[in-house]
Parts: sequence; C-alpha cells; structure tokens
Amino acid sequence: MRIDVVTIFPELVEPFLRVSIVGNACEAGLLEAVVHDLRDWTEDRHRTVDDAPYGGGPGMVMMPGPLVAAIEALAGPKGAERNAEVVLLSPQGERLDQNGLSRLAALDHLVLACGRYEGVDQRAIELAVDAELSIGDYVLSGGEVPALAVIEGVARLLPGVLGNPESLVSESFSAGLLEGPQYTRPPVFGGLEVPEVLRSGNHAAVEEWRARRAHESTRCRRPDLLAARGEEES
Ligand code: JDQ
Repeated sequence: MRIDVVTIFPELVEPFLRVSIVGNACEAGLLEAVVHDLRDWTEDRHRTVDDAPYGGGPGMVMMPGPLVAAIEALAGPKGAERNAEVVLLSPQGERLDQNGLSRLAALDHLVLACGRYEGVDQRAIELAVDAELSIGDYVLSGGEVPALAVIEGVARLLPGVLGNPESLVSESFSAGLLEGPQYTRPPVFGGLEVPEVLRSGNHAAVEEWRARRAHESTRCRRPDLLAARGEEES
C-alpha cells in the first residue's frame, strides 16, 4: 500500500515513519509512505499557504490553490478515474473507528491531507477531497497527529506487518470489546498478586477468564461498545 501525506510540517511527520511498526513496514516494502511539503505547490516568493477568513474572525484559513494542486498531482483529479482515496483529517469529519481503519487498509493508495490554522477553504474540500475523517471529539492544532494515528492504525492491518497473525485472530475475537487487565513478572509487585488463573497453565480457564474480564471492563467503562454489539447494558 502507498500513503502520501501532504503537510506544511514534513519534519514532524517523517521521523515517525522510520520508527517501530510503521518503520518496519516501510523497510519491509509492505508500506510505501511519502511525505510532501505543501509549500512545494505555492507560486509566490513567500510560499504562502494561508490567508485571512472571509467574513472576518480570528486566525487564518488554508488557501485552496496549493492544496488542490498538491492533491491533484498525487491522486489525479477527483472523479471516477482517480485510483486513490483522498482523506482530509478534520474535527468536522466522520469519526474514525477500527472498521474505518480496515476500509482504509484495503486501499492501494491513500492520500492524507493535513490542514492547519483554523481549517481549510471549503472549495478545496469540495473540489479535491473524497472523505473528511476525525480521530476524536477534541481539537488539535492540525491534521498531522491525526494522520500519524491513521498511518499507524492502517499499518498494523497490512498483511505481514504484525509478524504474529495470532494477535489479529485474538483481536477479531474480542472485536468491539476493551482488553481486560494484563500482567507480566514479577508475580507479586507492590503487594499485588497476578491472578492465580493466569499462572495455572490451564489455557481454557485463561481464555474464559480473559473473556469475562474483557466484558466486565467494557460494561464498566464503555457500555456504548456493548450496545453497539447488540449486548444492551443490563
Ligand atoms: C486541522 C482547528 C480551530 C480546527 C486545523 C486543521 N480529530 C481532530 N481533532 N483535531 C483535528 C482533528 C484537526 C485536524 C485538522 C485542525 C484540527 N485544525 C485546528 C482549529 C477549529 C478547527
């Protein structure tokens, strides 16, 4: 899969692509991620990408010209013969969840456009963007951190990236539930013991305990997730 990122802060995005799971996926050729400086598509001497908002008000707005030029250079013009999906990260977007990540991970080519300032000129969105996505109901200062979240979440889903397909099986088994508590050595820490069942060697009992704790955690902390599975909180 190829992911292009358009940003005014390439130096923020690039180091992330070299580290950990995403870095390994790139080195293994399973993910090709390329970062582009939006200012490369400006035409004025100051490489301007922002301007004052029509109607007045605080802050600046990202200009449509450079952004549409960048997106069209990377993805082609919006329409039927475009072979990429262009996503703008935005607080106004549809909320991304694990199902949304799965859909993105199935694409051959994803272009992530990162806004800054108070947002992006609406005409750029209408003319060049296929989908607006939010990573949660809180306001960041730009689309870069959301784009990194998308890249990391997508990379984990690409075939061969997580060496151990077992973990994907167990994730899909517990899909839509929170993980229960986890423990490693030592067996007693700060006076607190690792639950006996996890040290019993009884794998069936371990699985049953984990499933029960996952349900309990989810019921206490995220009853909305149980409702979404059709398991109404009782
Ligand atoms: C941009 C901003 C005031 C937005 C500018 C571009 N989930 C999520 N949270 N925040 C974002 C996404 C996000 C994405 C792109 C962005 C925030 N801002 C800052 C400032 C109003 C709206």
